[in-house]
Amino acid sequence: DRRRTPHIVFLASSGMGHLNPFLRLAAQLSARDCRVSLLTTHPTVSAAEERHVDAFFAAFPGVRRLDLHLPLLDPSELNCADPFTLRFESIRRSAHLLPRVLADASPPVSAAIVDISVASSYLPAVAEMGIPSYILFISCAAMLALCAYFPTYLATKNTFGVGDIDIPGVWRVPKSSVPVVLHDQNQLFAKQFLENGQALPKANGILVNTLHAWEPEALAALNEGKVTPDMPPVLAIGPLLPVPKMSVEGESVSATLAWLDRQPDRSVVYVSFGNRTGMQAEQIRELGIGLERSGLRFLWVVKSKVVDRAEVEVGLEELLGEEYLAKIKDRGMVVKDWVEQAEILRHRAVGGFLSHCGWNSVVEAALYGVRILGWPMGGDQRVSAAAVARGGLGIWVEGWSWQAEEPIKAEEISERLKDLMAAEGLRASATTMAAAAADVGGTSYQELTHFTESLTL
Ligand code: BUP
Repeated sequence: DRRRTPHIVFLASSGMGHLNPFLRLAAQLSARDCRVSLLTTHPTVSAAEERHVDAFFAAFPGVRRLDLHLPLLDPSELNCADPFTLRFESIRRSAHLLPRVLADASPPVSAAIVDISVASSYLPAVAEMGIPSYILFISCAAMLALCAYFPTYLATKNTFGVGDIDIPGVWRVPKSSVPVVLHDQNQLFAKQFLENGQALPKANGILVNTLHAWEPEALAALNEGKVTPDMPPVLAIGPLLPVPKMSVEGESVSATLAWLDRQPDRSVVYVSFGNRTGMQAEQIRELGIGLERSGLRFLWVVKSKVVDRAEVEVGLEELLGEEYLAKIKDRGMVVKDWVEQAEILRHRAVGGFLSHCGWNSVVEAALYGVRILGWPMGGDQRVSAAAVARGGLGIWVEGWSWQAEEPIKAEEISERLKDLMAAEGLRASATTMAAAAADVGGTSYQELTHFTESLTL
């Protein structure tokens, strides 16, 4: 039966930035008449992940739920304090459990879609079961190019430590934009990144949440073999659309959206730096003053802890002062809990986004025509911020860093925010490109169609 319905198993990893694209693609493929199973690992690092996994299965009863319960690793043994990197490691070490989990999957599995963070052990395990494997790369194509080129870079350089990395056919990533954790080869994340990069050729293909119009050079260089000669096909399938009709317990949706309903069109700057990173208290205060001085309306998500389950928490009053909160209350809303970001970015009142440039955040903003002022910190965020500027999705100030000894001053923040809100031209192009790509017949839709059709043959 050549036209059988493909059965696709998603092997997700850890962190909301990894989980969201998996849920979105799983939803999209199940709407395209694929059978879908989703494997998630437990316990999750953040409470947000647990809530979203549960909400997803409630909204998509047709998707088969597969759970993997994993032991927690000892951070001191691995010389790593980051809970997400530790989680990647324990998932990487769980590949031997896959045959048992997938053994009685019915109908037989047509393809497995694996998270990049666990590719080095999951791809060979899946291949051994005779199942074609694909990677869902959750960051931008430029970052995929860095991941693919990194093993060659390390093999050919003759100095100790990492410098500027000139990715063939893409661009030169300055040392300051290479993720800090890659500068030291003894770091657990650096080891994972290298091994996952080496494993890329084992995949049958790589799906990336981007589009040709945003990242033409990186996608072309990857597919033409310029970055590394043994690259499998790279399919640009973005923008992945947020999953509709998921109601997640405990979200402060109504308060923020109700506030946005009272603001004029395109007048509000949304400010968020993701879940993972707490900004230094002094920088938070400086940013607060900058927002106030800009005279703009703003919705600001303040995070003061690394993981939402952490016990030590500083209240907004303590961080910003009651006086400040009273002063801005007519123009600004400050929240510290989880918000439904995609709904916020879709709201007509939001016109700009001061963002850490987590790639999902970038894609969500571009999808709804919200221009970005990038303030990246670590990880892939400086590479993503460069992709934002190159792709016409927003602007970034390269000199702004969270590692700086002195905080970025309020005056400078306020000036850049005003520039952002005045840059009306950025908006139209990003949305038009995203809409065209995701529409039936658009480039991303076609790439996803080729992918699903290839599985039915
Ligand atoms: Br915070 C937050 N609500 O309150 P990225 C995030 N998100 O919906 P990365 C919310 O989480 P880090 C919130 O829309 C995006 O889909 C957001 O992924 C959503 O960040 C996702 O933007 C976060 O790729 O960093 O790089 O994973 O883990 O720090 O958020």
